[in-house]
Amino acid sequence: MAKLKELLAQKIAEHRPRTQKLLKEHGDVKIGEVTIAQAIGGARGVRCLVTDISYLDPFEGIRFRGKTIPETLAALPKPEGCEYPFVEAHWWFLLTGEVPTYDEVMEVVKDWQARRTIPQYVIDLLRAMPRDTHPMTMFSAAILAMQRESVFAKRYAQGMKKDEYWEPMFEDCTNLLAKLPSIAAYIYRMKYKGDEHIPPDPNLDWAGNFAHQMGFAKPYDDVARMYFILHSDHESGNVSAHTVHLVASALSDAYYALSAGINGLAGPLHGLANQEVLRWIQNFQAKFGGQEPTEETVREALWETLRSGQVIPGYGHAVLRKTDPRFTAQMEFADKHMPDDPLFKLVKLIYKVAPQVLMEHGKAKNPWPNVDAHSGVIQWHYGLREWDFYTVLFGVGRAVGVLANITWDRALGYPIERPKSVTTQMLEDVASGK
Ligand code: CMX
Repeated sequence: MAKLKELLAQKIAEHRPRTQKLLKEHGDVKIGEVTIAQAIGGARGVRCLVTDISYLDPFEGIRFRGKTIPETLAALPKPEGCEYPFVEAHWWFLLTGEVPTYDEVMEVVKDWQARRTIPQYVIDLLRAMPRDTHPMTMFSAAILAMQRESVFAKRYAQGMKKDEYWEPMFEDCTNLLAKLPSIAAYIYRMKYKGDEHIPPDPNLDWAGNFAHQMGFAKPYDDVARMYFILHSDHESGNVSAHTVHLVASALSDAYYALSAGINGLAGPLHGLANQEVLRWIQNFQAKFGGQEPTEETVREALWETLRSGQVIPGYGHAVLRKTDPRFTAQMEFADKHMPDDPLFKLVKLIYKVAPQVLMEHGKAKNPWPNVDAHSGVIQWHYGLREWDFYTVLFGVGRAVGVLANITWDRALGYPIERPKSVTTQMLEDVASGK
């Protein structure tokens, strides 16, 4: 058995008694209560999901397996001569909580290289879709089409014991992950680069090969590594992660579950916000023409957006109450690699002005930027200017976290998800003390 799978099996065996003990001996202990505002308001803050893969503190931001973003980036092995770690190392880390050695990562790199080829019917499907289809629709359809490959679905149909579920789920997740960058690159080049494609480089790591197949030179490979790791996981309650967990809880396989999660990510309040940021910036530039942007013009444009009833994309968050460390990590990259980029300067200027505007506006609970406020600008700098595609990049990264999560869902035997709904009359009755 491959080393990662062996270690994962050991971790699962060690973890299972903890979950079983909690359920058996402490199942009645309360960890929160639900208010009417939470029931109507998107279950905000309701504690009813469990994951050990990442935890989001409102003031500190995300920790992957207990490590902050800078700690994670510093700890994981990197390809030679590169600034950012292998995404394969991050996968290992998210799954097991352990930092792999260089040799261990290389085993995963080789495994993913061997599983990378996209089935021809996926290419045929993509080519049959109208070219102006949104790339997220194409990406989701490609993932769903591969459901026929599911090892989990086949083994389930043959009859499998519950404690074995994680193993074919892990196989499905690995097979799926290995192909995602090549699928994304195929969509990109078919739609935007004259349908001219670049074959994979058999020697490159996952993100390095993505940069290669997209047709972008160094340091875009490091941009891809950074981007995929930063977007991988944000605990379990966000729309994409929760959708994947929910769909997989019905024992739908990884293909069904990930395709559904990608559809959730495609919403403008979630992952699509990164393309919305670029759209906002372009509108701003169109309005103020050749003028150098100033705090005053940015403030005016932000107020105009708010007055017209729209949200400021890239700002606010359901959990975070400070600047997203994923925004900060990208800012550090941009400060180092593209300090004079005009769009980056504008993003910095918006960062200076928008929180104050949102505070004065008085609605958003969090006036600070989230991950999406920055990500498009780095892509733009390196030549990826078709912003419709930006959420696909988010989706490739997000897959790493959510697929690690559903592997553990099956390992710990989490049941089908089924919260309870109530009627408005019931809420009114409770409110009036009936
Ligand atoms: N601009 C204007 N208004 C905002 C705002 C923003 N950036 N963020 C929140 N608000 C408004 C909400 O629309 C809501 O208004 P109503 O009371 O009229 O409905 C009010 O402030 C309270 O919302 P909240 O509790 O602060 O935020 P939510 O948890 O409901 O929503 C989020 C969180 C991210 C959807 C919201 O902040 C938003 O729409 N931001 C802009 C879109 C965005 O950047 N999304 C990406 C988030 C990261 C990701 O998932 O990729």
